[in-house]
Amino acid sequence: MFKILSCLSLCYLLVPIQVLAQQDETNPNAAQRVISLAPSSTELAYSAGLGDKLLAVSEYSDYPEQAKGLERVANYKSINVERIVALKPDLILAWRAGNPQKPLEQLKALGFAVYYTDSKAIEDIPRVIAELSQYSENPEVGIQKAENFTQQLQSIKAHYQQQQPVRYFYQLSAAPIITVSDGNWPAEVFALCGGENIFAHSSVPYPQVGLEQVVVAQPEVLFTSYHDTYDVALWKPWENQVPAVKNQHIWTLTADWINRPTERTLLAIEQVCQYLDQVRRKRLP
Ligand code: B12
Repeated sequence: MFKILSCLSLCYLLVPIQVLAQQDETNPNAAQRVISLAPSSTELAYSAGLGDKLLAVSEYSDYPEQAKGLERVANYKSINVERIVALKPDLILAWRAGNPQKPLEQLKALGFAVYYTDSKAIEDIPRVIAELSQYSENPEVGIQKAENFTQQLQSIKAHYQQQQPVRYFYQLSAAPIITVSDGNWPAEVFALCGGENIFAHSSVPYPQVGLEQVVVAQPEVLFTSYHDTYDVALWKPWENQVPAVKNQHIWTLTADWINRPTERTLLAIEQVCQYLDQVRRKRLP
């Protein structure tokens, strides 16, 4: 009996020791040499606990602060395949919708592992963070961040659900005027806040549109961000024709928050939702 009892107490003691031993073991899938080819991929790498494994990044990878000091191997036009090969990464983080595909195919053909960090829906952000964390030495960091994100998203959604729609136009550049159609980043951020995209059903993801098309569509809000050519003065002559201009509903969003699907998207949602609420409040008699 004594033997059984002492074994039982010892066994209870052994369980936590075993768990601790498992935690000490490093993740066999952990990446040691990571390269990111887009600003959003860089931010997501840090969220997933991979920041200290980054060797090189894309231009505009400026968040968090530590990313600014890293070597640059890509921009919106090109990827420096030669340099990437020389750096011998064991994981490349890419952006399917934004990086040129040919060099990526080249890298894959050479045997490099490529993970795409794209998000079309906001729910993709925590999924990507959780998936990426599987390459981290401590997956718990990313899993926790993903859970926090999902929780915060749910409470924002509950708050802004069933709001009256507000017709908006998001101006990505001024010459030519480029916007985004529904189903492409960041259209879903506006949709979550009850925004109704005047170019929702355009046949291309980032259509070039004419000024007259915008005027005819009568947006109640014009959003811009310091992204490409930034010019809101072009709407001035339309003061009497466009509700957004007439009511001074021309707002500049924080470019890094709205244009990158990352943890900071939650900040973009808050910003957009608050602006759309202002429009709704003014509608009240
Ligand atoms: C549409 C657009 C976007 C869309 C991207 C569409 C997508 N693929 O999901 C959105 C709004 C998401 C976006 C985001 C950003 N963009 Co942008 N974008 C443009 C814009 C206005 C048009 C591009 C286009 O449609 N070209 C036509 C198609 C046929 O050519 P393409 O080569 O296939 O275009 C693709 C690339 O340009 C890519 N792309 C777009 N922006 C960026 C940024 C980087 C760093 C990379 C690697 C790729 C990339 O997406 C395009 C469409 O698939 C250009 C300005 C311009 N007039 O070219 C800026 C431009 C390319 N973007 C730019 C920047 C800085 C950004 C951001 C870093 C802004 C920010 N503050 O966060 C983010 C990065 C997002 C991320 N994921 O990390 C810069 C790039 C400068 C550089 N030297 O690298 C440009 C040139 C604007 C400028 N003059 O400053 N962008």
